[in-house]
Amino acid sequence: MTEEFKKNMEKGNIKASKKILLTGFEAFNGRTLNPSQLIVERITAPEGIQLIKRILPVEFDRTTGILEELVKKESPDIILSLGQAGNSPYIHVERVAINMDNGMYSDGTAVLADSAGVEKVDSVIFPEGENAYFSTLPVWDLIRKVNEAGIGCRASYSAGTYVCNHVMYVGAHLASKSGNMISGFVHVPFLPEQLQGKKELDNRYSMELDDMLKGIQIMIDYLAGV
Ligand code: PCA
Repeated sequence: MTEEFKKNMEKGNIKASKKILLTGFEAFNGRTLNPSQLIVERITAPEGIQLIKRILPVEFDRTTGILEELVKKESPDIILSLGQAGNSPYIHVERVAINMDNGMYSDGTAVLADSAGVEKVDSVIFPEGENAYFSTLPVWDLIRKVNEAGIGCRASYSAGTYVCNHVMYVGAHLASKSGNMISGFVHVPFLPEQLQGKKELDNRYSMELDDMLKGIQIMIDYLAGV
């Protein structure tokens, strides 16, 4: 139990009935692991909190149905989704999800298919949805708490246009219709072992699993009290 959680318990901020849906992703794009999956498997539920864990396939279309069903069945108070993003040594709390599925490389030369082999280019997620949704998590509080623990955490204003953005967008769209559910997304960097022997990846940019875990546990414990 972290200090944060204890303080929230003492203040009476923690409802016994609170439910948090925590999602991570399977490995994708030829890799053998995804730290977001390892984190979800290892994270522990704060006392009195029901933590529902789900590992999602890296598939645009299937994740929509899985999330819709989970939200319908479980009615979580909070959705926190995790995924992996390279090119940074920090945990990133995403602030914006956009209504677009797009696997196109930013130089326009090729499309990264999802794990089902589906290629999306500038495809709308929900025609009736907003162009974008903001995360409704207390993003600055989460970022500050994690940094205070000595783990690098930053805000990000784009979750990309691949399956992570898709999952963040679907969660936010469901939250916008639900009344009081809040939702958001966090990207974690590569693990050091994922960069070994990979010349195309910048090996300055990684984080140990223990630090990622500590960072996400701090977020979950904080969210238990909001
Ligand atoms: N990262 C990808 C999808 C799954 C994951 O972990 C992304 O950033 O879209």
